[in-house]
Amino acid sequence: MPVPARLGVFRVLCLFAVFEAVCLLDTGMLFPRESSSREVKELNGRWDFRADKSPNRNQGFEKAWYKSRLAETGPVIDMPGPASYNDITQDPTLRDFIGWVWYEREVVVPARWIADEGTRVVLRVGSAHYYSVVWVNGVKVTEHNGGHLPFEAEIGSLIRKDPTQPCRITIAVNNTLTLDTLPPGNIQHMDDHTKYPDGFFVQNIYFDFFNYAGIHRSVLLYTTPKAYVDDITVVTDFLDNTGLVYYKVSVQGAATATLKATLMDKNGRCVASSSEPSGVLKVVDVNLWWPYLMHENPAYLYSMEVRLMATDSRSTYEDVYTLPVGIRTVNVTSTQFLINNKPFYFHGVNKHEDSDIRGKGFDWPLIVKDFNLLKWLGANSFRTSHYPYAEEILQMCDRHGIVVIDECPGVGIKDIRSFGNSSLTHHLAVMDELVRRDKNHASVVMWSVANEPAAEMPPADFYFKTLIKHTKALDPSRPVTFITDSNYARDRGAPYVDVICVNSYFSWYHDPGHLEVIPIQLKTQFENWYGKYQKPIIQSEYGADAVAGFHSDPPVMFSEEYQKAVLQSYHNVLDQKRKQYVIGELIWNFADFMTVQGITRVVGNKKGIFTRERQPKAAAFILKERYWRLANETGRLPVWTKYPCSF
Ligand code: BDP
Repeated sequence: MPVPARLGVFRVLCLFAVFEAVCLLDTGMLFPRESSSREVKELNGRWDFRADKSPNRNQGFEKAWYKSRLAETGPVIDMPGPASYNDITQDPTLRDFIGWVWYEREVVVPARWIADEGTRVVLRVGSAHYYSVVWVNGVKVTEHNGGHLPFEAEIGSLIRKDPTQPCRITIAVNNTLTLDTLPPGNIQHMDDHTKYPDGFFVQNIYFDFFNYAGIHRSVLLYTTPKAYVDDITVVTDFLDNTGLVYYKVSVQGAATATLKATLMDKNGRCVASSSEPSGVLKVVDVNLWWPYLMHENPAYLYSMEVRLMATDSRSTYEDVYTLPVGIRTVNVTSTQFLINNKPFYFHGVNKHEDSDIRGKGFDWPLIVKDFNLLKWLGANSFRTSHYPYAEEILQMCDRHGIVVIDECPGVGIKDIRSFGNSSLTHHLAVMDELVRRDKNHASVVMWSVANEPAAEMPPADFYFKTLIKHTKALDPSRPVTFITDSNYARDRGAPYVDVICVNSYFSWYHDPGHLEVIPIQLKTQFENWYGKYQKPIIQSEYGADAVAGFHSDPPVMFSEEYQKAVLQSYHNVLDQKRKQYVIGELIWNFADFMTVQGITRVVGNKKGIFTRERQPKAAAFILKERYWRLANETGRLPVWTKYPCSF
């Protein structure tokens, strides 16, 4: 049953008070955008690079490699950024390297940035995996714990100290995973010299993707005036045909400031404005943000321009920041997921940030290709399995109406020691950073706090209760989930979530080769979970490996025919249960992806319906047919889909 709009408004009003109390972060992390007051300089391209292969991996710090040019302290090689470093060379020790690697480049900073003391110059790293330390001209400016979220440092005063010097940026990145990192891992030393070479150690991980490392997203410099818009939070609602944009702007660098918030439609026409730092903008005859294939005009975005004016004894500062805003609501009942009070069925995919050569490095051609494939497939959603994706990807989702379940890197929490206090503290901090970064995306409709943890362990109950409560308090406007495996006895997180997300691999990991178990086991799975919790369920993973080009009839495992048969069998049950309380299905996986070497993986995980090179396997056509049929049943197709060649 739709939630009455008035209730929604009440919930939104509570939101800002809670926001302040829960989030421990004291600054914003707005995506760097150019404006009349802000400039952006991308530092992508070639970096000097050296892996610290010393036995304790610590020579770089002992010899202070950051103090002079990297080339002066040893040999360097070319390394592109953004990219994982693992697959760039022919060196197997670099592919499998564990420890500190060092990146360096010199940047020419525009003279006017330096000359104008009223300009802040910020160095921002979109993401580097996993632990990073950053120096500018030999002076440490920041460090960051975590591999998938941005971090930044103001470096203006430092580069102004000696404007004649080039600006030398050194970034040391360590990919070691410990019991307290997210995802967790541990290092195992093998000291038996009859079996292993001297100093041999391995990184154990409990997740199924290659631990790619390096500078994965853009490094850039951007400017703001000294008084600036530090953060904006928007939460949207609507009442009849009036859109409501609740907003809050936080300002830094000025004791007092005046500001103007203007909401503009697609044609740049002002539809609402206010001079308050927080409040509500009312939009008459609102164009709501609708998912792809749910409406003929999906993904409508307004632009919210925030213009700030502040004065100090020296001068007057003006800062302008423009945020895309989609107006929509999200609500969950015991059987439905509602977007704008209409039932939404997730027919989508799970993805990875993964491709050959680049690893997890950000790459526009790959991203645009993937969105074209998603639209071709008729997918309306994906989950950011198993970590936060690049901000540019979420911006594409906002633009195209692709709905997102935004997952934090809480994957592979399997060791009981990873449920301790320090792990939990880090997990909460990562949720703070994730919500701070992604809270304003209309496409993000739910937070996922973890994937398949060892939920049967006793400390898991306290851990997930705390984590889920914290996430709900951070953002009461979105539901929270945690991804569980099909065994409903392992249900420690389930009492606290809004939506149950279940992964299952019947006829694959269980009863391999026996397709006939799927109808029974899948039905039992749904009935058990719903019977126990009366919460809507998403089949958040299902699938089978298929090596592209392997054929077998009757189907056998790893053939394209077997993958097809698994999908079809799941779909039969999903078609019965989606009439009741199943609210979505996300295939595992969109594309083949790289994993560690092991006896169950043949050059990576092959459960993609596309190959790693993004060519369709037979299963892709089955899914395409299904998703377009579901879209025809449940939504309204955009006008342009009459011309299927347009994407
Ligand atoms: C699931 C995991 C996913 C794996 C998948 C598989 O959530 O990360 O890649 O199994 O084994 O349980 O293919």
